[in-house]
Amino acid sequence: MTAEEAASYINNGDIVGFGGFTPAGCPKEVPTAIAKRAEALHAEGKEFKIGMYTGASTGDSLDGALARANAIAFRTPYQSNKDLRNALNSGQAEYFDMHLSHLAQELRYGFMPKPKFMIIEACQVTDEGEIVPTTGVGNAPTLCRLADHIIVELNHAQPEALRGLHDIYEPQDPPCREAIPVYHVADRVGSDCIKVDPSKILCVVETNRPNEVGAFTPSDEVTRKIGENVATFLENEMKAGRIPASFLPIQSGVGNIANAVLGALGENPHIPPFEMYTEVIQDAVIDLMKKGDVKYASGCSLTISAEKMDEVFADIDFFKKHVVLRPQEISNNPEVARRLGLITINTALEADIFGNINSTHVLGTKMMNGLGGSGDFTRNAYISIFTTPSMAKGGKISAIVPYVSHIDHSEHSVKILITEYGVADLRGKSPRQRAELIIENCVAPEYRPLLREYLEKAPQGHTPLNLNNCFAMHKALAETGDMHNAQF
Ligand code: 0RQ
Repeated sequence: MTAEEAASYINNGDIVGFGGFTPAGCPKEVPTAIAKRAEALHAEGKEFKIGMYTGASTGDSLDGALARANAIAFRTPYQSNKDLRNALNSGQAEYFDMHLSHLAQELRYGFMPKPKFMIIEACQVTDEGEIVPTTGVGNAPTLCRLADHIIVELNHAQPEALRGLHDIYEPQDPPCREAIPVYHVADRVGSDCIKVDPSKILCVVETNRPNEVGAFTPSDEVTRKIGENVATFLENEMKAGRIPASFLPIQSGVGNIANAVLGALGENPHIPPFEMYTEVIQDAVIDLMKKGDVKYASGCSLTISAEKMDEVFADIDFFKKHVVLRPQEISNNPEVARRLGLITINTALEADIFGNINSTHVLGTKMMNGLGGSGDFTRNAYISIFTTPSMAKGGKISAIVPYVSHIDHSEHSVKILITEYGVADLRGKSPRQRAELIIENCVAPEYRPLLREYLEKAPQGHTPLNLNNCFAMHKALAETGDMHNAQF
């Protein structure tokens, strides 16, 4: 079918699942056609909005196009698109921010309505109902199983040789769930494709559209210093015997900071070649793998630039021996994370002097992206690390504040905080000790006097939280545009 014919089956109020994870492996043609259908129906004065389940963020031809067409009733579990962000912050679309490992099981448990349609990008589909996803798996196995109808976008820009990269496994639900048999990063426990009832495949739409993964900005002085601080911290942990000499698998978040951190780990001569059990496999991992610094990577998507993708396609047999793509229920699984002993490295939007982390909300109200997989990993890590530049918006914002305006990760889950200025090791420290350490080691020097003043004037008690002024820096930002103007 054409994308337009496929889109014509989808009606106002339908719930649609989408394959892929980040822009990697997301369908493109049919979502664009659904957005056009929405615009045409709106022009006739008719209502058209759909509910959307995805893996994580998607490409602009999916989230961007549908948000601009005002075609989204609700959306979960993660996004990072500018137009969608505006839609959900203005109340145009409802959004549920969820731990990424949770969505598949919550759909199976019946906590949310099942999807009627599933749209999946594939590099191969057979008459027997075998669907081979492309570079991102996301929640595709569960969404395919639960949906009434499946629309396959067969993307010829993605080689059929990708078959063999994936490991598709869906756990049983309680009370029948057994251990997920992933005991080592490279263990394969499922099948190389998603198997569906072929009668559910409504149509195949062919395309040649490339992935929409953007290029990374090169590291700057701040991100490079953060990366070096992470690498030196881990080197010292290894020397102290708290990380085994053979090292432990790394989980690393997404974005420019995460990319710089991985680069720094690769450059540190004392850190041995390591494995990754992570969610998103980024450009830096491909470079490190080619040099032998990363031995194996298990993830949910290959979120890599077009240039890196060409390198992978050119040497696909090598990468199939060193990479596995799993559903996010497994790549982010708490049971597996704790068993393997992951060193987790994620980025905070804002941290407080006690070690609570805000990953999602600007000034406690505006959603940035979502917590993604950061909670799946942080809570179950061997060592959980958060990184952040000490300041944002040219210094008008201190990323470290007396109390975060929204909590995604509590002080109990956060072990290490790292900025370009240094490392705060929060293990075994009381709230007051944490506050002193974070101010000395992580806060930008120009904000240290303000935070010291806050701490000196805070009441005694186990946690020195002053209810009258713990948001004074946020208030100063909202009212004057600069946190430096806070008064305690
Ligand atoms: O905005 O570009 O307009 O200036 O936030 O900040 O420093 O470029 O860092 O791109 O790594 O994003 C937490 C959002 C960081 C991301 C977050 C502004 C800043 C800039 C981006 P501008 P940076 P990053 C697994 C892990 C949650 C999900 C997660 C994220 C913009 O890492 O979404 O961890 N994490 N997933 O200026 C107001 C502050 C700010 C601020 C920064 N305190 N107040 N604005 N900014 N600090 C992967 C997945 O789940 C897929």
